[in-house]
Amino acid sequence: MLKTAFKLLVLSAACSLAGLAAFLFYNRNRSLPFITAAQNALKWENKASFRTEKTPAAPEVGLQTSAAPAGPLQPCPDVPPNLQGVLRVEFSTNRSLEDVRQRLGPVLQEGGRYKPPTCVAKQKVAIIIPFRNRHEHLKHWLHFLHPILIRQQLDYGVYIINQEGDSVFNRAKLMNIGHVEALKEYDYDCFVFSDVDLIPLDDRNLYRCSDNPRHLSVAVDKFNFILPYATIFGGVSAISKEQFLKVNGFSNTFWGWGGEDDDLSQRLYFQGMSISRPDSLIGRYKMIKHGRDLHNNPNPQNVHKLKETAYNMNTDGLNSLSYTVREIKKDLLYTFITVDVQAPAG
Ligand code: UD2
Ligand code: MN
Repeated sequence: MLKTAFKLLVLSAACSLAGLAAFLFYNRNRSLPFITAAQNALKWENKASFRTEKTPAAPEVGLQTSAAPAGPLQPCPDVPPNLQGVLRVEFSTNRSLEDVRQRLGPVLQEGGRYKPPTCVAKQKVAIIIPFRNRHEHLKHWLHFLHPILIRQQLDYGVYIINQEGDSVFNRAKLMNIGHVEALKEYDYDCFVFSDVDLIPLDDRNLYRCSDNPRHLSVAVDKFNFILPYATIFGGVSAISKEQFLKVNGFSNTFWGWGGEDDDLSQRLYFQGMSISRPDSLIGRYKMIKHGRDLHNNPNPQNVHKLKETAYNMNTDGLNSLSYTVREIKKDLLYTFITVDVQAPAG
């Protein structure tokens, strides 16, 4: 079974390469009326090979530097025009946030907010990142994601929800808090919940919501670029405000590592929704390598809790959420909200 799949893969790769070569040969002396996705990808890879950290913002980000047209803005196109396709992602150690601030300063607003200047964005998207002690990862995330989200022409804001203290971590509760806090600021209609260590390898993977909840991190290098199981909803996922409210958000009671994403996946299923995904070539991700954090060990109780999703979902979630905000800090690149999640003692 696997062998056949591999042969087919080799055959289809050879066909696509031959097709692309023929196409490029045919068009070598013409100015092309359109650019194919494959060309886009090649172009980006070529460009990336000589690109340095100091490349100015405009060409790299694909920023719309032209002034906004007079009169009411038109809706942004369905397919953002400046996407680059396949991206080169590496985690260089001498990266600094000051660099990112300098490059993006002219286009971002305080709090990690952006709106396309020349058209009305399709959606208002809050990106929520659960966080504690991962500043190195956050630096890379901001470096790569802001330019991508800008090219995707989103009206977006970045919210880092930082768990205070060293009690047991609760990723799902931080997501719920992010949802509530973001809505206090702006009328977001879509929420992208993302781990801080996941960087997309293709900017055609749009950070926006669709008719069904959408799982974006389909093919992660850590899992050999294969979807580990059909119902997975962890990593990076996009869910509209309505879809999230319908399932009462995440559970607040998954303490420690594991299970909280599967619980949400089951909530979606029980409410009759299915999970949509980009294809596995576009949904590729790199996860920054890391060990297990302190105070986030796998929790065996979480496995049992997954049998009770249907009973608990109506009483454990957004409608039972309780926490205290300790501090809200606005940086140019993000809104950093430190919270007390009221962890159980011990
Ligand atoms: C998997 C899932 C993740 C989540 C987790 C179980 C994928 C690709 N990832 O990731 O979505 O379901 O299992 O909980 O399916 N974090 C901190 N500080 C900490 C601990 C966690 O910032 O001390 C945040 C951070 O954003 C991190 C995320 O929580 O990326 C998930 O934790 P992880 O990276 O340790 O979990 P991992 O990679 O096993
Ligand atoms: Mn991780």
